[in-house]
Amino acid sequence: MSGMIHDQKMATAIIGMGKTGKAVASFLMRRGIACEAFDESPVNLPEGMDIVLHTGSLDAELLKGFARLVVSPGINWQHPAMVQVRAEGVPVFGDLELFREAYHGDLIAITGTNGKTTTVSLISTMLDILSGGIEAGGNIGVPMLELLGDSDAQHPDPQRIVLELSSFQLERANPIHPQWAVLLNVQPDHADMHADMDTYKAAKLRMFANQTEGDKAMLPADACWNALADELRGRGVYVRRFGIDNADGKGTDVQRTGGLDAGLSLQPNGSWQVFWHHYEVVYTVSSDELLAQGQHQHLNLACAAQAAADFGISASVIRQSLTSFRGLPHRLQSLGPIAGREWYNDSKATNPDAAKAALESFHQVVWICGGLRKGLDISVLKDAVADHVEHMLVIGTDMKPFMGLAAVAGVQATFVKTVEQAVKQAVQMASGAPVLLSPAAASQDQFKDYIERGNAFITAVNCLEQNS
Ligand code: UMA
Repeated sequence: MSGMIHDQKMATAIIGMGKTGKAVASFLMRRGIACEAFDESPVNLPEGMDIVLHTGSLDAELLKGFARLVVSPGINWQHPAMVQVRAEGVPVFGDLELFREAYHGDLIAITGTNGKTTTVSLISTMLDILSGGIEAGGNIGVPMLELLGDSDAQHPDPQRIVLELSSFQLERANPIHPQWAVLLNVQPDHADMHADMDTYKAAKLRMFANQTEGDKAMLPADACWNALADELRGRGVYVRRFGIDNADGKGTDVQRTGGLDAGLSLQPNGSWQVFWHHYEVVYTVSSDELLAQGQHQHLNLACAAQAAADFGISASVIRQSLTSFRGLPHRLQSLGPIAGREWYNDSKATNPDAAKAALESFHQVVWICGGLRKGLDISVLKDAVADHVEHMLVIGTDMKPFMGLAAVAGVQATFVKTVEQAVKQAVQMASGAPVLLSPAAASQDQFKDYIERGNAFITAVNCLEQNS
C-alpha cells in the first residue's frame, strides 16, 4: 500500500480500478482531491499514480468512513457493500456525476442496448469538421473524465462532447443535460445486473430527464415511446422519431406516429434508402452505396446523419461520411473470402437482439454462437435461427440453452467449445455458406472481452488462409 497521507473522512473512495477508476483517480488528483482506490482483484496502477490501493472484498465498514464513493460501471449497483454504504447516507455515484458537475460545453448523448458505438463514432467523425471539433467518450472505451481539461485557460474543456452512455453509467448519476440525445433501442440485456427490464429501461431514460426548451431528443418510432415523446414535447423539447418506413407509409416494424425524421425507407423498386431531414428537406443515400452491412447498422447511420444535420453539417459531408464508413471492428465485420467462403466477425453481439439483427442480414449462415448468457432469454432467436441458420456451432459455458434453441428451431447444432474449433468445423461444411460469429452472449467465460473473442476468431480464420 502506498499513497499520500490524508484524512479518510474528507477523501473519495474510488471503487473499481479499471479504465474508469484510473481516470477518476487522475481527474481527482489533478484537482488536488484526496482519494483512495479499491478493487476486488489485483490491479496495476499507472506509473506515477501515487494513491492508496486496497484489494480484496469490498468492506462496507471501511468504506462508510469516506466522504463519498465513485463506483465503476461494471460493479453491480446492488453489490451488498454499495447498498450498505448508501443506506448509511454516504454519497455514492459514478463517473458521469463528476463529469456532469464539471462539464459545461455542448453535450450529445447516445444510449440504447445496441448500436451506440457505431452511432457515436459516426457523429464524432462528422462533427469534427465544426470549429472547435468534438471529442467522443464514455462506454465507447475512452473514460469520459479523460476528455476534460484542467479547468484552466491552457487546458480548457472541449467545446463539444459526444458520450456513449450505458445504463450503468446513467443509473448512478444525477440527470445530465444533453442538448441532443438519442435512445436507439431497449432490448433485453444485463439481466444479471439490473433487477428487471423496467429498471434497465428507467436507467436509460434518465438521459432525457433534464432536457428542456431548445434541446432535441430522438426516439424510436415504435408506439411504446409515444408517451415519452409527448412528455418531452410538453417540456419544450424538440422530439424527432426514427425507424423503418415502408413505401406504403405504414411502416414495417413500427407504428407510424405522423412521419419519421430519419431512418430507412423502402423504394418502389425494392431497394432501401437511409434518410434524414434538414429542416423540411429530406436527404437520402441508397443502402447499395453503403459499405456497412445490415439494416440495424443502417438505422444507426440514419440517427447519426440526423444528429449531424441538426448541428449544421451539410448533406454532402454526411453522404460522404456514410458511404465511406466501413463499419467498426467486431460489428458484422467482413473478413473477406478465405478458404472458399465468407467470414463475418460480429463478436460485439453480446445479447440475443444484436445476434438476431445480424442473422437477419443474411440468407443462410453457419452460425457460431454461445458464451455467457447473462440470464437472458435466447428463445427470441428461434425464428431467425429457423430462417437463416444452416448449422449452429456452439461455444462457451452456457452450452445447454443454445443446444436447446437449435432443437426448437429445427436446426442441427454441434458443441465445439472454442472459437478455434468452430472455425475448423465451419470450413469443412459442404455448402459454402458464410460463417458468422455473432455469439448472442458475453465473452468473459473464455475471454477478457468481446474484442479478445473477435480477435481470436480473426486469427483462427487467417490461419486457414496460411494453411491453404
Ligand atoms: N471490479 C470489482 N468488483 C466487481 C466488478 C469489478 O472490484 O464486482 C473491478 C475489476 O476487478 C476491475 C474494475 O472493477 O479492476 C473494472 O471496472 P469496470 O468493469 O467498470 O471496467 P472499466 O475498465 O472501468 O470499463 C468501464 C465500462 N465497463 C463496463 O461497463 C462493464 C466499459 O464499457 C467502458 O468502455 C469504460 O468503463 C470507459 O467508460 C465496456 C462494456 O462492456 C465496453 N460496457 C457494457 C456494454 O457495452 O454492454 C455496459
